[in-house]
Amino acid sequence: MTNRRIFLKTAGAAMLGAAGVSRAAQGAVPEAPSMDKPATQPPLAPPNGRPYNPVVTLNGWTLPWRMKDGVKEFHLVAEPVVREIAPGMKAHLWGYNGQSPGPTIEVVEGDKVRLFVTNKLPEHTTIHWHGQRLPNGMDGVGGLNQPQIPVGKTYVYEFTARRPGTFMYHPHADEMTQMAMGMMGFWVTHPKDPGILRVDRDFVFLLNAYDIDPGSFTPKVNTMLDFNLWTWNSRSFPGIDPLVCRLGDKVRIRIGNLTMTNHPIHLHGHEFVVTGTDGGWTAPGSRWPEVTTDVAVGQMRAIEFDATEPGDWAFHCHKSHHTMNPMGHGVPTMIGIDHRGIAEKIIRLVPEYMVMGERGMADMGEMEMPLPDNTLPMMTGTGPFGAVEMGGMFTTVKIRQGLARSDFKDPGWYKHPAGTIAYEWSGAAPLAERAAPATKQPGPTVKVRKPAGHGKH
Ligand SMILES: [Cu+2]
Repeated sequence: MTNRRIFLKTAGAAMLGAAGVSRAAQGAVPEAPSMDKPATQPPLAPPNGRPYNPVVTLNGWTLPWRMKDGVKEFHLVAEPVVREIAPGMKAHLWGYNGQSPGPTIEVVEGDKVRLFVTNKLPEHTTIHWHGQRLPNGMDGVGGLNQPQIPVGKTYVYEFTARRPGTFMYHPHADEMTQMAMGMMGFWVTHPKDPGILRVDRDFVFLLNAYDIDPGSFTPKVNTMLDFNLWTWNSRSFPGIDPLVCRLGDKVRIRIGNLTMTNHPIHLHGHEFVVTGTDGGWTAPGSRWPEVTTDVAVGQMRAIEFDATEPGDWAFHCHKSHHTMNPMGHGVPTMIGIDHRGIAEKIIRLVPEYMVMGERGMADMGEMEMPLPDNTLPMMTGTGPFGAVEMGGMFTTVKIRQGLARSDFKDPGWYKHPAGTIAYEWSGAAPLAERAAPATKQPGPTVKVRKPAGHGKH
């Protein structure tokens, strides 16, 4: 009944801070704070225990704990949640403590940790603590290491966080369903000495993906590869917050991949090095500069760079279909097809028929197309110069001079210094060099259709 009282109390509250937690009954089960917002929450400064530099969870939050007899106690509640994927679209997912992904868990190397896991799903579950060194019976593979956690029951996991680094958690029970429904979370074990591996800003997020039919709310859990929502922490552009950095900051971004495919993650304007994986910190001699790092399925990568270039820098998955929202893959390519004459005939039969794609697909970024309710446009988002024509796994790293150390607020669009923006050439068009034609071979005649002289529809 202690449980029931606590759940009722937290149901309406956005989140109970650590102060609320310590006030909770010091009895059996610690309070389970819940989050009702999808926005990035400020880092949680540790109120007790050993000091560390907290991480910032992109469009997420860190789970407060209670300290009991020297043990850090956390309470995760596995439950159905409603997650806003981006403004205009909500998904019915499964997650932890009100959100998908669940809250980030932050501990310090050597901490004794006790995690209470309450199952409020309609089926059994477990939690696997990906990458951790722990007793075999705490590893969370249902049937192999422990009995499944039945509906309505609470299980306890206890271990010492032995290795500093970057980890995640997810069910190892009906995994295909439960991960397709959004059950996952981030875990960071900070080093004992807060001086080593120190950075100014430390961001974390998980790569995940959903297949939700336009106009519906629940992911299709049997989809293997053809997902239509490519998300970071269950958010897609323009719903993903920017990663705000102070000019000159040393920045770390930790990324875990719990989708069914790899994601080459690409940062504009800076080089970075991969300083860590889920197996630990990489030896400095093993690092090389990159601007894209591939994060394979089930892997984690920590990348680091110095934020030396002010501006709004794109940061995205480099698979171009992963920076789109729901799209039809069966649509034929219409580039270069002359619709004149045909369109008029079709419109007589289908009055709403729209000619699309013969000049490329960019019109999709601006077009006001009728969409079913609860559906995101394929390309969307507006920047200072117009439509950004993106979706999915895309956001910006915003680097600004003069921010406060703890300021993570969106500073708005970058104001470019005069003379530093690409501009239209106003002189005579320069002649393009052409290679000399090769010896003539008989073959089909191909006429290149150029847009000049072809009016807009
Ligand atoms: Cu991708």
